[in-house]
Amino acid sequence: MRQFQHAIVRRPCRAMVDGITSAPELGKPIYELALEQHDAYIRALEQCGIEVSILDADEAFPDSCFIEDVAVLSKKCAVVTNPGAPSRNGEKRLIIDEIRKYYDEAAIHCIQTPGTLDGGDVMMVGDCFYVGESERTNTEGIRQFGSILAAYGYSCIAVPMEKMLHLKTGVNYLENNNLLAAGEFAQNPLFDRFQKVLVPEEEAYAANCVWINDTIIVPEGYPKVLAEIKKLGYRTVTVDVSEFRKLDGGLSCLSLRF
Ligand code: CIR
Repeated sequence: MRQFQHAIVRRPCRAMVDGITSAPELGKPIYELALEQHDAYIRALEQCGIEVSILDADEAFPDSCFIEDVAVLSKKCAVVTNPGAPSRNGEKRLIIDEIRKYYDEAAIHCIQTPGTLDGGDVMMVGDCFYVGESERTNTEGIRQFGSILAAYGYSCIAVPMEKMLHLKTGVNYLENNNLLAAGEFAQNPLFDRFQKVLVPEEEAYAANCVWINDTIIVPEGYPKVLAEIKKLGYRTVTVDVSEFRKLDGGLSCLSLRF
């Protein structure tokens, strides 16, 4: 069973109101409320027994609170990604100094152009990493990622994608062979080996929950998913992340856990 000791988060910046969104009909995020929700998210992480490193907001990058996308941190190595959205690509330079606090230089790798990769497309299942081939993550990015991982004895499985922003927008591993799956991933045979919790369409946003040391953080307002997760025997914590949802961001996007 894996265990996390640390998380890294980045405070939302005022410019987040201009972040990328596919759902403008939800309205712009309210910055002050986003800060309060971010505080609660940090408290939820801490309640799971991990130490949280809080990085300063960066006004140059509206989406930079979605720190999951800029790195993949595993037990043996760290991979700085090459984010596929042009307005977000420079975020990769903001994370490297923080990563150096936890990893030897030799264990830090970078995805290089023309490869692109967003951390939101990477789902870790033990020593195997599922990687969504999305609008943000391309075949070359997955190839580079797979070859970095192979040197550490990890494997990599590419997951073709059609609609969702990131792989973990729709599928998340809860350990103990349990998997939350929504929409295009619900029937994907690549995930048949798992005990699947199928997420109903009206609660699709809650497919993005976070497992931390046997607690599941669940977004507030999704009672069916919450009930299913409780049924599996997990301790749960709910956090309202409505303001991040307006930018297509889920719970996992807001932290790097390792
Ligand atoms: C973006 O479009 O990049 C941000 N507005 C949302 C990123 C969400 N990140 C994630 O799913 N890992």
